[in-house]
Amino acid sequence: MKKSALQIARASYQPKLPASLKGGVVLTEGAKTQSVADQDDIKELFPNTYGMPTIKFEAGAKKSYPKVNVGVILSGGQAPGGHNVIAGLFDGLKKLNPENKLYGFLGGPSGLVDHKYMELTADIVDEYRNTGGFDIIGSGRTKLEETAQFDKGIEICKKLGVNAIVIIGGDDSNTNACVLAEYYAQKKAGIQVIGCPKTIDGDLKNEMIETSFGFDTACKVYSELIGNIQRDANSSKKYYHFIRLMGRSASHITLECALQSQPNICIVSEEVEAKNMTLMDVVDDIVKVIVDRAKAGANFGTILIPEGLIEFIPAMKKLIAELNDLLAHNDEFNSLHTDDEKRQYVKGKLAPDSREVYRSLPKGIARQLTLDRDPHGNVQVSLVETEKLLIEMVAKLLAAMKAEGTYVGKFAAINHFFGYEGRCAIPSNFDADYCYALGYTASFLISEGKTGYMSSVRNLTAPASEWVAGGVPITMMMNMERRHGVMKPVIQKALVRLDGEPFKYFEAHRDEWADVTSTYIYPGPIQYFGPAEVCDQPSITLQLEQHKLR
Ligand code: FBP
Repeated sequence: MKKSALQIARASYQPKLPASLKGGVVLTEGAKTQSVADQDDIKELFPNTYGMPTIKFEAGAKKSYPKVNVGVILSGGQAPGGHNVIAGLFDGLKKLNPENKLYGFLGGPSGLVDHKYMELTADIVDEYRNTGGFDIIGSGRTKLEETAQFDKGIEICKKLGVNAIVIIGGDDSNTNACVLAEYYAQKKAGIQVIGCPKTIDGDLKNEMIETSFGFDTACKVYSELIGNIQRDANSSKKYYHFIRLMGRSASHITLECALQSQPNICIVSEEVEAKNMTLMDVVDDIVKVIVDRAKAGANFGTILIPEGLIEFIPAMKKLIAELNDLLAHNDEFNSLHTDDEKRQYVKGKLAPDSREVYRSLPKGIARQLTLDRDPHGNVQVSLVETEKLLIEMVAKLLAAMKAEGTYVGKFAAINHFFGYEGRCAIPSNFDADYCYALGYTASFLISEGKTGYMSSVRNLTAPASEWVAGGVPITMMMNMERRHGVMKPVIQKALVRLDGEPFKYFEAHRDEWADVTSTYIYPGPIQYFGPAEVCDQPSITLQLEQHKLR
């Protein structure tokens, strides 16, 4: 297989490990935990895995561990560093007992149910060290929720002698991991389940999980592209670039990219919701900046838009919630053939205020809102072209203002969507190290007999040698939410906190960035080799959250 020069150089990169994991470990237990909300419901649903203590691994004497066979699953959207979780898991397992074996279930959680797997040997794992993507075993979004699926899992684990499954996924996939761990514990199936925090969206975090892997690399890739566009805008001075950024719900990616590149406008969905803004309010805010810049002679700029914006505009949120309930398992809707029939059907079923909102949207956007949900019941916001909707509305308002004589500039816009460009990038040093440590930690959790835990590595703004490895009970992160029209236990999503340091920093600087005198930042490509201050910096979000920004 032909490889690029960087691929060859990166293959030999040895990810850094916390000092505590380099030899033997002592496991220390923290306080007993409880779920973030709805404690009584979660306790009742997870009688075997609720309330367990947090775990920390400290350096200790080497122990011998019994042989284990482990199955690993990559679940949900790709995120840079997934291959290093597998490499860390593999190396950890082999170090703890050379007889240990690792199997990969293929194509996501469905591999477990459909018995599609392969043994991951040293030759295979070596090929994928420090690479982006999930292609070593593939990923998928099948939801594990039926006992029949769990029982199929038991069958294949018995056949392969698998004692533990590691699920590498986001909030929904780790919810699956938690449900599976509980079921196997209740059945005394002898199969442990461990989760790993993955998602570029950055919304799987809490007091024990500082960040999900992939966020760092994806934001660096998008910020490089935004910086390049800003150079272009600053050179030709003729376009407004509307840039939508991935991140299904929370605006963490958009905010981090703004902190890295200083765009003229950045919308944060959580703020839009908190201020109860309408779509027109968002448009007004954008137009105000464009008009002011035009007065000073600048008819160009950059505008960052979070992918999930539409779901945070209160009236749209209500509409989407109604659509979610209406379209869940709706054979009548699914049997309709044309877009027009579907539109009429939906209009007939919505409450009057939602019907009005639905009718006010351009037909294309309204249709995008009724497309298939993902298996977890979420609208596939990556398919909703909010940036085009905003361009259309901004252009209309500016044209009206021009006719009135209140706007003097020229408006030409270009739309962009950055998502898939960054999800499989070669992991930054941070993600390469963090992922390897997460996988390595998972091997200890398994060998120590734990189940229902998420691998956790903390103190991430310090050098990797000082990182703190351990495990967090997944039930600790759960609450009850409405999905597909019914209340379900799920991991609580971490949205951007408006009282958090990253947002406060942005809020303090945004007016300055909107002004024509502001200078953009051009982050450039990810640097792998060179001084640590260039190559090993964690995201600005993490540095601000931990008061470590220099
Ligand atoms: P995960 O939550 O599974 O990590 O996926 C995140 C994400 O990349 C979102 O940012 C995006 O909206 C979605 O996946 C796209 O889904 P798909 O890969 O199915 O197109």
